[in-house]
Amino acid sequence: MRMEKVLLSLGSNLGESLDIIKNACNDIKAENDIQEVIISSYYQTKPVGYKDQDDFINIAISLTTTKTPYQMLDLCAFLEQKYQRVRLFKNGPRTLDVDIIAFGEVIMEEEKLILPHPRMHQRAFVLAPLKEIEPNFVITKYQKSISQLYDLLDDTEKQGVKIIHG
Ligand code: PH2
Ligand code: MG
Ligand code: MG
Repeated sequence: MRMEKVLLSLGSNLGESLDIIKNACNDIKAENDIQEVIISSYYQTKPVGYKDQDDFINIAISLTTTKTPYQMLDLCAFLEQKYQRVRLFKNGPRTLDVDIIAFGEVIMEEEKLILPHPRMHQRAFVLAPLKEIEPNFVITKYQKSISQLYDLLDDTEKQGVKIIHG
């Protein structure tokens, strides 16, 4: 079976965010068909989109897997359920959000899954943690590495993202 490298972004700004993210990382590492898990530092990030909510904790994960994109999406949904995702409204506070940022070189636009993630290239809370662990990973759709995409962000976007240690 084909092994693909997958990049994930995790975020939380409701409940015990650090614990929730740590536990979700352990769940991901425990999956039989997931290997080579690399986890970024923890970042405290200003909310993007709807602003009137607490800062987020965001991290990035890199892994290799024989799962398909939809099997990976099922795992993300399972983890969000497990940590009792509460999402009051779109872009609002949530206990856990797990997004697939890239799945190898796959480019797809289906109702339930768009790859690479449609807003990944605009977001410092996605690119700063990813740059730490996968600076040279090329996003085929943009023909640019994570590091190049990060460098293209506005300074204001970058300033909302601070590394912390959890
Ligand atoms: N997720 C969103 C919307 N806004 N802002 C930050 N800082 N971090 C997030 O994870 C985030 C967000 C939608 O998923
Ligand atoms: Mg999201
Ligand atoms: Mg999501």
